[in-house]
Amino acid sequence: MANVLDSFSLKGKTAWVTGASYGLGMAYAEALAQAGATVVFNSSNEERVSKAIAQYRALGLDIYGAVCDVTDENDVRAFVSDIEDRFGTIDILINNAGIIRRIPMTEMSLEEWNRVIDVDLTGPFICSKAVIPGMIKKGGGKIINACSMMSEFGRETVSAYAAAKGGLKMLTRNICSEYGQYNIQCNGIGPGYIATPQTAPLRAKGEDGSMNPFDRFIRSKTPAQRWGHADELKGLAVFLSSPASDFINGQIIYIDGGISAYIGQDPGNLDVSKLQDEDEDNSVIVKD
Ligand code: NAP
Ligand code: GCO
Repeated sequence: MANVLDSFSLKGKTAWVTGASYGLGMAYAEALAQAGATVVFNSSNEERVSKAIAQYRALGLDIYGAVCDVTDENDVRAFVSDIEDRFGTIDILINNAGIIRRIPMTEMSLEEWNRVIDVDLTGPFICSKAVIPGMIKKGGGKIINACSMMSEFGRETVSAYAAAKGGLKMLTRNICSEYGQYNIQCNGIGPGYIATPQTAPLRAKGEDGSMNPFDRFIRSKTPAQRWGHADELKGLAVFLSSPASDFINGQIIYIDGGISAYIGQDPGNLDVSKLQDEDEDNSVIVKD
């Protein structure tokens, strides 16, 4: 009888993680490589791609990276064609690349709105569209989309991001619906609040060392009373990339310390003395 752990192996698979020059993407890339996949990544910036390649190498991981803006369909087509020439069909795509702009909606320019939608929603469309034909030809594949608490909830100043992440939830379900017949599974990872460069401004202490009010707010809304760490998302990324999840499709799996199940407590009641201090995940290259 086969050992159940074999179903979590990614040996012989080629995986593409978009936006893995730092942050959660770097954790996903590390995890899939450790699970046996040949991993490739992209980001929009040459210097950060090079820095990340060196960081992966220092971890003993030979991960290929190149500049590719997920919003540029020609860029993406060229990247995918190069990867297919070098490593064969892309079996696993993690649509991780994403940005956020925290601006009150009525003050947000159309350009700022469009950029967030382009990266966070159109980018996954472009990248998925580029890899699905190869997956169909090969007999199947895995697409994992970086959803969010904002796929379910709104909050002030993140209108474009929430609209994109809500749309990404439905794109996930639609790829499942349209391509499940070709043995392609498309699911979403829904992180809660995780310590990365993207959320660093929300945790930054005041000049007097005081706790960021948003930090206190998130901890009061999270049963774990802490922010997540990128490493804590590695297992779910491997699971959704592996044969172990072949009968899971169209699902958004939330990995959020319980925030989506909890009405929260009065931030004023939080016993700050008991709280874990957050530091950036050490596999992150903090953006210059
Ligand atoms: P991050 O620290 O800002 O990292 C974003 C990554 O995306 C970087 O590698 C960045 O690289 C890349 N990127 C940005 N624009 C790109 C583009 N146009 N083309 C290619 N790559 C691009 O964000 P994160 O916190 O790791 O989050 C990763 C994903 O998870 C995002 O989609 C985010 O919305 C989602 N998420 C995060 C959290 C959280 O709490 N952190 C929670 C839920 C969901 P360059 O700057 O070098 O291009
Ligand atoms: C924000 C945060 C969130 C997180 C994440 C939560 O400004 O509220 O950046 O959007 O990044 O998406 O799941």
